[in-house]
Amino acid sequence: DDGYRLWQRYDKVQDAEKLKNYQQSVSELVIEGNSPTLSVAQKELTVGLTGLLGKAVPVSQRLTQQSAVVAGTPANSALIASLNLAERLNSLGDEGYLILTANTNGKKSTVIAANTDIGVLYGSFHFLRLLQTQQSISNLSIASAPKIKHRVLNHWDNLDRTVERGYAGFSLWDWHKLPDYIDQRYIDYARANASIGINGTVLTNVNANALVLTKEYLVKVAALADAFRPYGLRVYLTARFSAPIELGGLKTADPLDPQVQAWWKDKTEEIYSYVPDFGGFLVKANSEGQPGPQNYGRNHADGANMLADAVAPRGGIVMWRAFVYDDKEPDDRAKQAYNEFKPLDGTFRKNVLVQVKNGAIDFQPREPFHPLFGAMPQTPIMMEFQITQEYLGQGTHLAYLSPLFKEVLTSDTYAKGKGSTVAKVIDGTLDNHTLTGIAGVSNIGNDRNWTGHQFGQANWYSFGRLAWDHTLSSEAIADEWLKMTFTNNNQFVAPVKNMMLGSHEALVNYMTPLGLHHIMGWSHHYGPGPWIKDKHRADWTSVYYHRADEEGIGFDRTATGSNAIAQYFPPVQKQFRVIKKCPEKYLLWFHHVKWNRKMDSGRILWDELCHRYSGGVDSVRQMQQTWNTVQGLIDQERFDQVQSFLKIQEKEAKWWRDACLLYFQTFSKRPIPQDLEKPAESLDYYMQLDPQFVPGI
Ligand code: BDP
Repeated sequence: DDGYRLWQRYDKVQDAEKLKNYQQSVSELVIEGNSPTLSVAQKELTVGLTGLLGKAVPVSQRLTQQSAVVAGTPANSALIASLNLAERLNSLGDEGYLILTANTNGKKSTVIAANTDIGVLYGSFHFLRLLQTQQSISNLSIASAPKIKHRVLNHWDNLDRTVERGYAGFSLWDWHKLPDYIDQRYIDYARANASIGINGTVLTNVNANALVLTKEYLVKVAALADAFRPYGLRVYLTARFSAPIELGGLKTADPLDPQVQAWWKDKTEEIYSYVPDFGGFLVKANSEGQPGPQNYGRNHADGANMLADAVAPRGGIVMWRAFVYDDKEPDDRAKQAYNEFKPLDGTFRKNVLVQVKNGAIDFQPREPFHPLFGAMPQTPIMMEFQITQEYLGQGTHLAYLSPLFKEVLTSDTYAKGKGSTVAKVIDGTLDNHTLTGIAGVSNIGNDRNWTGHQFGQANWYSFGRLAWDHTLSSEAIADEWLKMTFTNNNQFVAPVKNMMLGSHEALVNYMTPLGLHHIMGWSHHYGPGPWIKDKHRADWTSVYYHRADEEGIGFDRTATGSNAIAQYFPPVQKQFRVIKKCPEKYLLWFHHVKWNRKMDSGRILWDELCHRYSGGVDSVRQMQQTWNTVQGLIDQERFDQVQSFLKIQEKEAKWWRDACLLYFQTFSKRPIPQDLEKPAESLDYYMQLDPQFVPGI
């Protein structure tokens, strides 16, 4: 088994009693009405139920027997309309659904009802999930609706099919064969997304190429959009800000220039002529060399608003990224996005979302939440998580990211007093926004199993589930993902779930414990590189972030340092401001701390650092042991792959531990505690492993 089917495996239910019960509860499938979305719902239910029940489930236009599954909308289905669900459906909006055990025309049946066809499809996937995870389907009364409107994957895919920070092969989009050849993978991709409620996909890299906006590419984009449409998946593109110059032959891309504005309006109309439900643009501007409005003395709102005006007549949106930094902010890169964006609050058009990474630096293994959350009440702020593991071991480390996502979402910004969580900022409830969004930088490529690591699938899955309902727990998500992806056997599920739940913390410990950050290898961001220094940009070096010296280690972001802490609301500042109170997981993010400072464990900082690094390695060994115990409970192919990858992870966890401790030891000048494993090699050895590092340069 190669993992291609993701969590959408519809193998016959193993538990004999449950199987019998399901078989008795599902006699036929009744779907009235006709639409591309309803027919994919019908197909999914037919294939799914046939597989799970191990018997053919007849499809009928009319209700003929007890125990039918009846799916539809009141508008399209007389049966659904007869149930008088209007009141219950009212609050569920365009995408929500009900799954009920009901009496339909005198017959007991299972009803999947929604206001729209896409709601019916989402409900169908939910119903299948109940069987896949072997839950009761006897007395159902489920109502579900997404808490966030735009739930979007960001593909950092280039037109030559390389994927920026992608570790699962090349891009799924085979531009060369499009528009004429529709790979089955596009359909399976859309199915997988629909099954977890993802409703948007940005096809192209934020480091954008204007070519995708040419007619030649737009017809290809249209073919993808057509394939995705029945699954409720809308297509978006990244807009290269200088496109009017590159494609239009204009002299400027100044957003206030009428010719530039007209160019974007025409271009947008052209896009809509190919893709009538085009979602809009995602833009990275004036960041890492990308052009933007500041090139013309304008600000981010000027740029965003120009594009927003172009897509507004067609209901499109602009997702304008706040990931901006340059060397103008001499004392702390972490402060720049807030400084540039906060003053613009209230100046963006209504169809603009500002898309903010979860933390202020860049998708590090752990970051405190970004201070922009809660700081721009008049602007819809959209979350950007990274699902691809750029800084988290890339394609081979097992790190279940739901706990990271949840840690950020449940953080309290105190923007409007206690309880003003990041989740409430992005789901719009804190500041009354109806335009809401969440993005995940995709980890999907053309590897057979989609995500490279089998467990990378869990991160795609959990992103989607949390985008739909951020109140779900990491444990519940892991539980259902494991059951659907591998087996319901609790001998497998229980230990592996535990392993998943601890995996992110393990990684933080062997890479960047206690609030350390940005100490990875130059440019590739893979292994350790705490020694990186003296590059042309200080804020791209590691020494800029860890600031280790003979006295201690850590970035002072309090008033005695960069004072980045002042960007948070006062109660948050209070939590972080004094070393004594600052949670240890963020300690070195906010403070420069003496090597001999006593920590919560009673150890001094240096010893604690050694213990954290070693503990990270120990946890990976524990993960290996756990995995070894489940051999035979799942197929050999996936078992073997995960086992091999865990070996790589252990090797690399040691590499991180040894390289970082030996390097930091040159400052602390203290021994690694006796009871801990000693580094295998010398510091020189590890530094020479880093191909980009030339000592002294
Ligand atoms: C960084 C990546 C870089 C991206 C950038 C971004 O290293 O490749 O282009 O983020 O988000 O994490 O724009």
